[in-house]
Amino acid sequence: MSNEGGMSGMPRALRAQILLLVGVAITLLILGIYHGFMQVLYRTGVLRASSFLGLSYYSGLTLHGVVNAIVFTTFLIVAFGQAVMQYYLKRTPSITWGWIAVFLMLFGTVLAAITVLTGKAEVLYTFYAPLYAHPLFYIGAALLIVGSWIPFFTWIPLIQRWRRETNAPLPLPVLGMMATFIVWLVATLAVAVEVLVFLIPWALRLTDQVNVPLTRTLFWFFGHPLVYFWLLPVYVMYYVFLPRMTGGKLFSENAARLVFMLFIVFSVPVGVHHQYTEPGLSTSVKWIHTALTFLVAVPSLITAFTVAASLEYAGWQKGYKSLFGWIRALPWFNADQYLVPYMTVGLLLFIIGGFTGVVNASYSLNLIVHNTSWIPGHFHLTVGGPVALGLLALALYLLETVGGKPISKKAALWVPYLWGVGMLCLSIPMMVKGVLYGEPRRTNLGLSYVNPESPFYKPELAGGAFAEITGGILLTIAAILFFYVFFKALFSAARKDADIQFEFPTVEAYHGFSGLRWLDRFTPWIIILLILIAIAYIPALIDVMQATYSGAYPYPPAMPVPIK
Ligand code: HAS
Repeated sequence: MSNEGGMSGMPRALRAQILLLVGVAITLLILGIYHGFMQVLYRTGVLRASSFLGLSYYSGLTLHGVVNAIVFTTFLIVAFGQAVMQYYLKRTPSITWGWIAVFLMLFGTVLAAITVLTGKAEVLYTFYAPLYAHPLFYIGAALLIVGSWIPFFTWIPLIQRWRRETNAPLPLPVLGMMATFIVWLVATLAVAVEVLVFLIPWALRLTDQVNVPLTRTLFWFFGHPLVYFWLLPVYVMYYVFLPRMTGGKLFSENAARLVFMLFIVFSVPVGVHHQYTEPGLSTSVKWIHTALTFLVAVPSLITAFTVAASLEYAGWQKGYKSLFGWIRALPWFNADQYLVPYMTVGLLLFIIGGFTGVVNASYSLNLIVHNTSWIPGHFHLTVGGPVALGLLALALYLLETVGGKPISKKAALWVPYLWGVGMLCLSIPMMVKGVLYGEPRRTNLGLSYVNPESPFYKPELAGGAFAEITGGILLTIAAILFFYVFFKALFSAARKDADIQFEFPTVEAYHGFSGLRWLDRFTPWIIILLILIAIAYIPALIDVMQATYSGAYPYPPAMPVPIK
C-alpha cells in the first residue's frame, strides 16, 4: 500500500485503527483500575466480603490482571508499532490486514471478557491448570494473540523495501519495535501450543486430564518474555523520545541497538525462574535458567547507564555542570514537556522494580519470596511503574500527534507524580510483609495479616496497611485524572492539520550508529536465540513430559467465603 498521507502523514484508515486501539485500551483500563482498588481494600481488610461488582475475589483479580497486563498493553503496543512503521519508514502497513488484526483483537477480548464477567474464568492472568476456565476464555485469548501478530507480519515487507530502496540502516525505533515483536512472536508460539493443544481440548472435555507441569512450563516460556514485550516499547520511548524531549541527545546509538538485540537473545530462555519451587524440573535445568536470567538483566543495566548519560548530557547543554545538576535541569514541571515525568518517574520506580527482579532470580532468595506479597510488590514497580506510565504517556501522545487532539497538559503533568508516590506506598509494604512475614501473594477469604478478624492478624503491620490504602487511593486519583485528560481530549475536535502531519522525535545521538552490520540485522541474534532455547528448554520439556503424574482433572476455584 502506498503512503497516501505524504512524507510523514498518515492515511485516515490507519489513523482510525490506531485511535480505536488506543480508545479501547484506555476504556477497558477503567475496569482494570477499579478492580485494582478493590484488591487493595480487600487485602487490607477494609472490605471484608468481596465486593468486586458482584464478582468473586478470583474473578476480580482475573479482570485486574488480564485487562491491565494483557489487553491494555497489547492494544497500545500494536498501535505504537503501526505508528512507528508509518512515521520512520514512511511506508504504510497494510490497511486491510490492519482491520483484520483489530477485529480479531476486539473479538477475542470480548469473548474472554464475557467469561470473566460471568464468573466462568476465575483463573487469573496466568490461567494455571488445573484451574479451569470456560473454553471461550482460551479461545478469546488465542484470537487476541493471533490478531496482534498480523501487523508484525505486514511490517516485514515494509522493512525489506526500506532496505532495498534506501540501503540505509533501520531507524532505531523501527529496530526496537521489531525486536519487541520478534520476542512476542517466539514467546506466544508456546502459549498457543499450551492453549490449542492442551487447554482447549481439556476445557471442552475432549481430553480428561492435563499435564500440569508441562502446561506451566509452556506458560512461562511465554510469561517471562511477555514482560519484555511490555518493556521494550517503553525503552524505545526512553531512547528516542526522552533525550529529545529533555533537550539532549541519545548518548550512544550502538548501545541502544545492542540492548534491543540482547533482549531478542535473552528474553525467552529464562522462564523456569518462575518455577524454582516446582517439582518435576531438575536442578540443572533451574541452574541454566538462573544463569540466563542474570544475563537478561544486562541490557537493562546498559539502559540505566545510557539513559542516565543522555539525561546528563541534556543537563550539561543547559549549563548544569555539577555532579547531580543535570537532575535539576530536567523539565520536571514544564507542562509543554508533560510526557517527560511519565518517563523519568517510571525510570526511578524501575530502579527498585528491576533490582527486586534480580533478587527473585537468585535461587536461594527466591525460596523466601516466592508466592509471598513480595512478588506483587516487584511487579507493580515494573509493569505498574515504568511500563504503565510509559504506555499512559504513549496513549496521550498518540492522541495528540496522530489524532490531532488537544491535551490538557497541566492536568496531565500531575498524573505521574501521584502515580509514582502511590505505587511506592502500595508496593514497599507489600514487599516488606512478603519477605519478613511471608504474607501470601493472594489472600482469598480475607485471610490477610492486617484484617483484625483474620486468624493471621499482626497488629504491628497496621502501618503498612495504612500505607497500602494510601497508595491505592493515590493511584486511583491519578487514574481518574488521567481518564479526565484522555476522554476530554478524545471527545474534542481534532486540529485542522491533523490529517496532514504527525510528528515523532527523530534520533540524534552523541555517539551515532557506527554502521556495524550485526547491530542492524536480526538473523544472527535469532539464530543465537534458537540455540539458547534448545539448551534451556529441551531438557526442561523432557523433564516435565517424563514426570510420572497421571494428570489433573479440571478444578474450578471455590467461591470465596467471607470471614464470620
Ligand atoms: Fe520480573 C516475577 C525476575 C524484570 C514483571 N516479574 C515477575 C512477575 C511479573 C514480573 C509480572 O527471577 C510475576 C509473574 C507471576 O504472575 O508470577 N524480573 C526479573 C528480572 C528482571 C525482571 C531478573 N519483571 C521485570 C520486568 C517486568 C517484570 C521489566 C515487567 C515489565 N521476575 C523475576 C523472577 C520472577 C519475576 C525471578 C519470579 C518470582 C517468583 O518466584 O514468582 C530484570 O529484567 C530486571 C533488570 C532491571 C534492572 C534495573 C535497571 C534500572 C533502570 C533504571 C535506570 C534509572 C535511571 C534514573 C537512569 C537491573 C533501567 C535516571 C534518574 C532520574 C533522576 C530520572
